[in-house]
Amino acid sequence: MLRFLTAGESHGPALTIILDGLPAGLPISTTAINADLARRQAGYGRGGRMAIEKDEIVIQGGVRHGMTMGGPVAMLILNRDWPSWKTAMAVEAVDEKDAAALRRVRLPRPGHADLAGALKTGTHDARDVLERASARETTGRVAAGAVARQLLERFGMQIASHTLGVAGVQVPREPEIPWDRIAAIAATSPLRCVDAVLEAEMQKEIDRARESQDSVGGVFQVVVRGVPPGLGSCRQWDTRLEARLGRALLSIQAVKAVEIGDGCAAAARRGSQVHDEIHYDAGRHRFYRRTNRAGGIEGGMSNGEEIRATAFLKPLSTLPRPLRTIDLVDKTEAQATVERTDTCVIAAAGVIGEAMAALTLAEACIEKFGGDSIAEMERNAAGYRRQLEEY
Ligand code: EPS
Repeated sequence: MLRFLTAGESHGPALTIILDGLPAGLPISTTAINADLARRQAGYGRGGRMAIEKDEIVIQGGVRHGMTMGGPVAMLILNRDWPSWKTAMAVEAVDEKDAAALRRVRLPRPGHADLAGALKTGTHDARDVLERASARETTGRVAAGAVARQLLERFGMQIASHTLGVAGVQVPREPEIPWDRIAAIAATSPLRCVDAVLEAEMQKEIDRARESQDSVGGVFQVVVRGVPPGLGSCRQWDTRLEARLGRALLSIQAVKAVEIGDGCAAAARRGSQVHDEIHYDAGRHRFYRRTNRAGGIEGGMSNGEEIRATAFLKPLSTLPRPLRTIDLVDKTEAQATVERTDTCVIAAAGVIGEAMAALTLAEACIEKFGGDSIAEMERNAAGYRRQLEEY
């Protein structure tokens, strides 16, 4: 089983990641990990924090001479903002008299983890909760996902993402936007969108939200290409690939809904308009579809077509013009806490979605092809490819 944990607070000294269950002998490129970390930091709509951070990976275990050894891979990313938070986030007990330096939060933000987390743990300082709920944590996911991506590439799989919407500006989803257009999105694209005209409209939406001291959500899609049929399984609820992918994407901060393939639109259509007819290419010994409304997954398993998952983000809950709330300590009415924040994080969310998809598929790939080393996995994958060809 491939699993990963992250630790660390948004304004603590560092983020820590442990990724366990990788085979031995997988070459690891720190340059590729740093490239994904940089992609996550780019994008229009971010606040002041991204000017402070420059995320870089430090591998602390599990890799020797550029290759995994089969043990857990341990990674560290330093928070460059830490020097400004040394008292507020000190590990040791501090002098409680300087209240301002402690940066306590007693005015929970509607929509944030603040209130539920404070009630759950009994704290009257929501900073204990929000520091961990913060999407800063997704830096660790992107690092783990960048390693998973390097495994998937060995088996011919590639992952990309793009922005489909910001607030009311939406790119039409039909006809399906082809892989080549998504993969060709320039690194400098402000919102990682295939349509430059709509992208400019989206930027204006973000500007308008920022001017009115508000925030906006959005929609992104993750596409995985080169997926062999048969990853995941129909045998149990928790082995089904769409369930695993849905859970992985829903776990991203601010994601409120996920669709696989045509998703919600399919519910309003007839079966004959939804299911992808099956064809056979005798020359390539391969079953294929002319449509991909299923999003590459049928019955809990990949079917050999591109996997397409779309995720929907609510607007961020830290608002420069705050909503009404209740003081956790004296229960009086108040305005919610205002912290430095982003106006829109959709460009980063797509990169985080790629990471979560990579981790989900890497686990399914390790399950299918098994083995303690990458060489053993590759032998098993080659045997499976032969089985498909001879089918
Ligand atoms: C976040 C609030 C902002 C974001 C942060 C997530 O940070 P700060 O409170 O320091 O301004 O910039 O995102 C990141 C630091 C990041 O790396 O993505 C929040 O409250 O979730």
